[in-house]
Amino acid sequence: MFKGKVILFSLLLVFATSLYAGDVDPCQSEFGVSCVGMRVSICPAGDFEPIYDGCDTGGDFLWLIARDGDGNGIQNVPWTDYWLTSCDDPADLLLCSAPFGADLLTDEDGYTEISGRIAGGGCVLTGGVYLSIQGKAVVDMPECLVETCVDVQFISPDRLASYKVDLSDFGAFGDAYNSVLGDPEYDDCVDFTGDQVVNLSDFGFFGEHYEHECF
Ligand SMILES: [Ca+2]
Ligand SMILES: [Ca+2]
Repeated sequence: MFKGKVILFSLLLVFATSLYAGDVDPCQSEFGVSCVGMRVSICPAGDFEPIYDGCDTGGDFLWLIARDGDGNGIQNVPWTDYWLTSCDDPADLLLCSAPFGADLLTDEDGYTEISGRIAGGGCVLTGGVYLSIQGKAVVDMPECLVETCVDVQFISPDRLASYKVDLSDFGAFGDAYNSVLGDPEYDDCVDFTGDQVVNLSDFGFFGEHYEHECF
């Protein structure tokens, strides 16, 4: 009898888990950002700027609400079940295998925030990014077809997005060195200080992360 209860309980657990796993409705779910003009520097080693400082005001974050098909919040979505993709061109943002996590599990309303560092490379200046929850891209209502693109810029010393800050990135940085906004050589993707000049200050950041790679 006891064994039967254990089996029943196990079956219920499996059922509940599978129900939960397939439960996120990308149309009912939402994705947003806490501030306007967010710009975050990321590194394949995950040791560059946190989203927390993305608007230079401190306390910045991406937020999401995971909901099921009935519009109810889904609690306790694992903090690792998220992914970001560039809306203009997926190749612009190359995330490592474990790029980031949410700050907490989703609460009873399905809500959580992401304010930590991201492990990855590339450059996203326009178009923003969309969020996937458990592999499903959050899409806009009411059509539920178009990804919810949030206006965030990502830049990285892994400028050419190869999972490593390497010699080719150094070449790209060198091409832009000593340029200012308006020059043909200027590359906003390697202006880590964001002052519209690529100079020694930016090289300091580049050097600090040289040869960093995904792990
Ligand atoms: Ca690279
Ligand atoms: Ca600069």
